[in-house]
Amino acid sequence: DIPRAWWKSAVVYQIYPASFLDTNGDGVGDLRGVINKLDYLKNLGVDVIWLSPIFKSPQVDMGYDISDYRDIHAPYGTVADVDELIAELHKRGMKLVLDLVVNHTSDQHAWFLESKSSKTNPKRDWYYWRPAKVDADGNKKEPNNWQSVFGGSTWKHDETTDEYFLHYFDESQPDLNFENVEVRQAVYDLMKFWLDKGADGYRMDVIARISKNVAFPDAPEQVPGARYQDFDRRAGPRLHEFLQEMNREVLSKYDCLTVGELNFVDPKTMLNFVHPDRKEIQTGFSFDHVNVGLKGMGLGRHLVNPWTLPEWKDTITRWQWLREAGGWHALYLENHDQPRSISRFGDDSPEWRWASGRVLALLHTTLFGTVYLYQGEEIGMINVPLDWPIEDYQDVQTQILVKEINETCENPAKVIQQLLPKMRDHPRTPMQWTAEAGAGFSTAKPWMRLPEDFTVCNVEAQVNDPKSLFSFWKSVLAFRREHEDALVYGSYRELSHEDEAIFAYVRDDKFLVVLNFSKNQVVYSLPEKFSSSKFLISTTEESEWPATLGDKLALPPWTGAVYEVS
Ligand code: TEU
Ligand code: CA
Repeated sequence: DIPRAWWKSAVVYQIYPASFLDTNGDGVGDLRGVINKLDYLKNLGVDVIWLSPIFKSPQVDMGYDISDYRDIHAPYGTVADVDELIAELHKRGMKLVLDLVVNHTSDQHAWFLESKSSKTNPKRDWYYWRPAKVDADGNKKEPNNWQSVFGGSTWKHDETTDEYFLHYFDESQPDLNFENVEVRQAVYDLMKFWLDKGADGYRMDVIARISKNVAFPDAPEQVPGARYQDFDRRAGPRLHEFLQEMNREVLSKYDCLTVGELNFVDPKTMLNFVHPDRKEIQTGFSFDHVNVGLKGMGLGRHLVNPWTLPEWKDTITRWQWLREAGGWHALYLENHDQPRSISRFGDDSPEWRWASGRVLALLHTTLFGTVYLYQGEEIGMINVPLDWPIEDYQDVQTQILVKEINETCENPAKVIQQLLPKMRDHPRTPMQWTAEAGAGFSTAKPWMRLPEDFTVCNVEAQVNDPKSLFSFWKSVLAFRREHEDALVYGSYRELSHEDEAIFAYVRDDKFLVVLNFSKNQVVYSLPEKFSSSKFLISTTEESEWPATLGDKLALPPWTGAVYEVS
């Protein structure tokens, strides 16, 4: 039997602080705004909040570029506000997860300023510095040909000492050198700083990248547009050693939740991080389901390609296997880097938006793993309209991509148009609280453009409406809690894998979940004998569903139901 734990049955809600709620009229969300909405979240059924980075930062990458790990980005508030937030959460039986961004710091962090000041500075070795590579003609070049995730070389020249430093992401995000034991100790210290204050865990940003192949060999053959990770997807040689040390020194001493962001990891490899015997971390975010249809690398990575339901089901079913293997899984359909789920996996046309949102909610809450919800997902926020001018997109990655396209593509406008549906700006628009001007998010001009859609999609309109998507989320989260043994911990078995419209599975041999992922009515022939199963819940009126299953089930467009197997 699987051991129970609070972090396994928890519902985690991710907050993007800049866009959650602005309480002091500067157009930027803040910690006071988070504190003010704790009752809202509690009412929804949230146990844990995960805050995207709140620390001091020049905000080139929205706080994923930290310049002081022990201070708060001033517009968000102060350390005292965090203390208050923790107290208010704990008072309600809720918990706080912080974002641990230690693969890199900001180039404004004191560590980096010292490191770059001279070759003999004691912190020189805290980052990766390398001299230029001199080619046959005596020309100076980057130390190798790796490309950064956002674009351009992964090395940046610094004039102070005429050397290059490594940055896997933006050039303002130099990578910390984990080979250096002082760096690791500094990371453990800052982790303890917040855990000792009462934080309950960490989401670990790009944690699989902290160990590098320090020989930094050239990529064998540069595919045009390929990025660093296209070449070297393998975890660095010391990754697991570092994570085990982090666990020994810090994590094992606290009752905390850990979830690593683990791009390009398959389920078997994931087990090396999350199996309890490994003593590393508890769970990881996988990317297969959000990368469905992904073809090509470089720019190609950002295009939305066609995909089929069987392909998508496969990316989900494959990961449910972690349960059998003794691991744990992290379930998510959205985060601050991904398009809105209704736009990506449902149908965001006015006709099907709410119905498909319910199908996704029922899926999300009946799979094995810890549930992660992203702000606005519970009210069905969708991608921004594709006719917004590019100036309304603010993300650093979008800006770098657009620049690259303008410089290299023959028909830049067309390529940019193809890229827009997957840009990271979609989930970052202000949270839509009310139908008033400013959407109840702010009385000032928000830091990022507010979609006009807030008049039809907002919390105020949904929270007391029993037929709203919000109310549906609330009821399925309660349903999951009520049947935790089966839905959180129980087995998973998929049915009719090849079906192009239906996603069906059985949890714990007890609950049959059938979902119609199409805008057509589908008559689903049950592949096994479920004929006396009893109706439990559905995405639409109960009267639309047979109380007892026969050998066929007619599903209206974009609907789903759960039956109790008997
Ligand atoms: O993201 C890591 C990452 O590689 C991708 O998810 C990235 O967003 C990709 O370019 C998507 O197109 C993490 C954070 O979630 C992201 O917000 C940060 O920008 C990044 O690390 C650097 O800290
Ligand atoms: Ca504010």
